[in-house]
Amino acid sequence: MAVERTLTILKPDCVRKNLIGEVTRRIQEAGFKVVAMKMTRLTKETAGGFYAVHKERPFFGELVEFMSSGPCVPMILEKENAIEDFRTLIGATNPDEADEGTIRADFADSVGENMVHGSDSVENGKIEAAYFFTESEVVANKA
Ligand code: ABT
Ligand code: MG
Repeated sequence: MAVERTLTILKPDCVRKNLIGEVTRRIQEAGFKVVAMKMTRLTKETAGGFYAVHKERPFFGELVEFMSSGPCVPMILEKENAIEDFRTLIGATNPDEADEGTIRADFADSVGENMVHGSDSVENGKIEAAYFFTESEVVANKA
């Protein structure tokens, strides 16, 4: 299996609940290597840009409000089969439908505030990583 990178965001609800450590612990315990990490607060514009594929959807306004409502923690994670394995670790978009023991099942309140983001393909992972990090901010790229 190929080593891949995925972009996650510990969303504002995760930060508000003081679960940065617990969620990061689960991610690392599952074998993901953190290769870049920062805390930032998205503006409505940057949140809207990140979720631009959803801009015609009815939930877009609320999504942008939520994602810009407080600080979040984007990270680039590396692992074999990272894209699929990370989405398995976090569980379904709707926490009510997420498998037992997943991050969303254990901690998320609703589909609109679901704790963590995970890229849905290798290609999108690259685009999303570049949205948050410059080349020099990715530790694993350095000698
Ligand atoms: P992300 O990892 O945040 O992209 O979520 P996921 O890929 O699991 O699900 P998608 B469909 O990409 O949802 C993006 C964000 O929109 C929220 N959402 C989604 C709603 O609020 N209502 C809906 O009906 C749907 C389908 C969930 C995601 N973000 N949050 N927070
Ligand atoms: Mg998505």
